[in-house]
Amino acid sequence: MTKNIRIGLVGYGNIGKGVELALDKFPDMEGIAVFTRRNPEELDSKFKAVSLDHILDYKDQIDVLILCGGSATDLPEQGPALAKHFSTVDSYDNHNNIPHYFKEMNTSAKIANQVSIISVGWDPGLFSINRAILESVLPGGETYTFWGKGLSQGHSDAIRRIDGVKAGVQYTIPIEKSLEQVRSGENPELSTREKHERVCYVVTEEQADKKLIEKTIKTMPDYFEPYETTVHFINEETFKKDHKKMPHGGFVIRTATSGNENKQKAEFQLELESNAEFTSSILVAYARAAVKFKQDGKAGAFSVLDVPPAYLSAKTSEQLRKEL
Ligand code: API
Repeated sequence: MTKNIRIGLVGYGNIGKGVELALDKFPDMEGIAVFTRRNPEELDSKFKAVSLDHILDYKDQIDVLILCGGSATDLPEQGPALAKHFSTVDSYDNHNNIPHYFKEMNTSAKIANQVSIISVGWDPGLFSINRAILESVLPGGETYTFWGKGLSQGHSDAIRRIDGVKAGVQYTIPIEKSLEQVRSGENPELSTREKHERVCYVVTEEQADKKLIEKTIKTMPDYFEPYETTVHFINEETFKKDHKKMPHGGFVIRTATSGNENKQKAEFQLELESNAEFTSSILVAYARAAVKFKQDGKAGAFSVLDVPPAYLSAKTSEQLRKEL
C-alpha cells in the first residue's frame, strides 16, 4: 500500500509520541513533521521537528493535522486557530464543553473549507459510539459508563496546568459496589459520586502552596468538583518510580427490557496497558476518515458519531462487506 496520507503532529507529549509510534502500523499514512512550541532541536522525534510558528509554510505538504495537546488549555486555543488552515483531528475531552468547542471548530473549518473531527479517542469517542448504538437499538433502558481503575490523561493534564505543580497524575477509581449492581441488572440510579472517585499524586515546586493546590484541584469544575477527590503530595523520585505506566479502561453497559419483559444486557469493555497509545491509534484512524470526508467534498466539524465506520478503515467498502 502506498503511503498517501500525509500527517502533521502538533505537540509531542504522551499523545504526540503515541501517534508517532502508531503511524508505523498504518500502511497508508506517513508522518511529515511535528510542530512544537518548544525548541525544535530539543525534540527527539524521528519526524522533522518544526517550530509551531512556521506551521503555515507546510500547508501544501500535509493532509491532516493531528492535534496532540490537552483539553484544559492547548486545544481551546490551538484547535480553532489551526482549523482555519488545515483539516484536523483532536481528542478534546472536556465533555461539558464539547458543544461549544464543536461550534468554534465548525466555524473555523468552514472558513478553511476543511474537515475537523473533534473529541476523538475512547471516551469521548468509542464509548460515545457504543452509547449511541446501544440506546438506539435498546430503547427503554439505562446506559452506564464506568472508567478505570486507570490513569486519566485529561485529568492528569488539568492538574499539571496548576501553578506550582511540577508533575501530577490522576487515577479514576470505579466504585465496585455500584458496578456490581449495574452488572447484576438492578438498574440502580447512581449519582456522579456513586460511580467514581478520583485519586491524585502531585509533585510541587519547592515554594508552592500545597493547601492552595489541593483546593484548586478539588474545586475544579467538571474535572474534580463533582467527585470525591483525594490528593497525595509525593516527591519526584517516588513519582518517577511509581507512575510510569498509563493503564486505563472501562465499560459501557446498557441494560434494557425488550418485547415480553426479556432482559437484555450489552457491554463494551476496554483493558488498556497504555491509555495514551490507544488514544493515539484512534486519532490516526480518524485522520483517514477526515481525508475521505474531504474527498466527498465535506467541510466543517464532525464528531465520531458523524463518521461512518467504513471511513476508518484502509479497506474498501467491498472488502469490508465481504470480510467483516
Ligand atoms: C476518566 C475518563 C477517562 C477518559 C479517557 C481519556 C483520558 O475519568 O478516567 O483523558 O484519559 N474520563 N479521555
